[in-house]
Amino acid sequence: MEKSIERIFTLPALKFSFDALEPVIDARTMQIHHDGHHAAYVNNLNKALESVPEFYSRSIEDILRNINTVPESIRTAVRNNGGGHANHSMFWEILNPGGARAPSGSLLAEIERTFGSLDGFMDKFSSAAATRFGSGWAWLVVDNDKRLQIYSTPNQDSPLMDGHTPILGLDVWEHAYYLTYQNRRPEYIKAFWGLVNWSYVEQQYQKIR
Ligand code: MN3
Repeated sequence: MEKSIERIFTLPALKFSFDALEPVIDARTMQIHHDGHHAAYVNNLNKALESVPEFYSRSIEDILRNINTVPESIRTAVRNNGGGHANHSMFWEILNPGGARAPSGSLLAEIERTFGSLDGFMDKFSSAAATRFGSGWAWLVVDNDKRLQIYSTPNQDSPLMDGHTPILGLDVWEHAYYLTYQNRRPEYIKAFWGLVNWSYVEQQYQKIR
């Protein structure tokens, strides 16, 4: 069992304290979510790839974009745990306190062009998050035509698997909100808007537009 630790996937450290998002997201939820759930996705991803160690040197984004190149026997494990790793790594950046509190510039212009207004965009995204049945994510993505789209995915499925680039995502698994909000997912979604680091979202948009 010799494995160079540089070559396996690792849990990224949170850039803020567990209680930094209170009262919107409580410290206990953040601790369990990062140290428990996200850590498990990383560990299970590494385990799944043991038979194909060449995948350790690829980025998780590259693997998800080319999910069909993953051997079929481990594809579901990589889809679930690799998706979980990529999705949560992005989510912590979106929640990182600081940064702009609202979109601006070319991203705001594109949001208004596509969804009519910022409020129209937020309504549509919130609705996608609220109506995802069971566990999953709501997304703002840039599609193959460089257009913005809003949709949700089940489980840990990533828009990268459809060739789209996520720039904003919201985790609507119950583990993300249950201790504070219980069955009141819409309240969690509404409060989420006060946490979004739009500087990060805008950076992701500028990378690919
Ligand atoms: Mn989660």
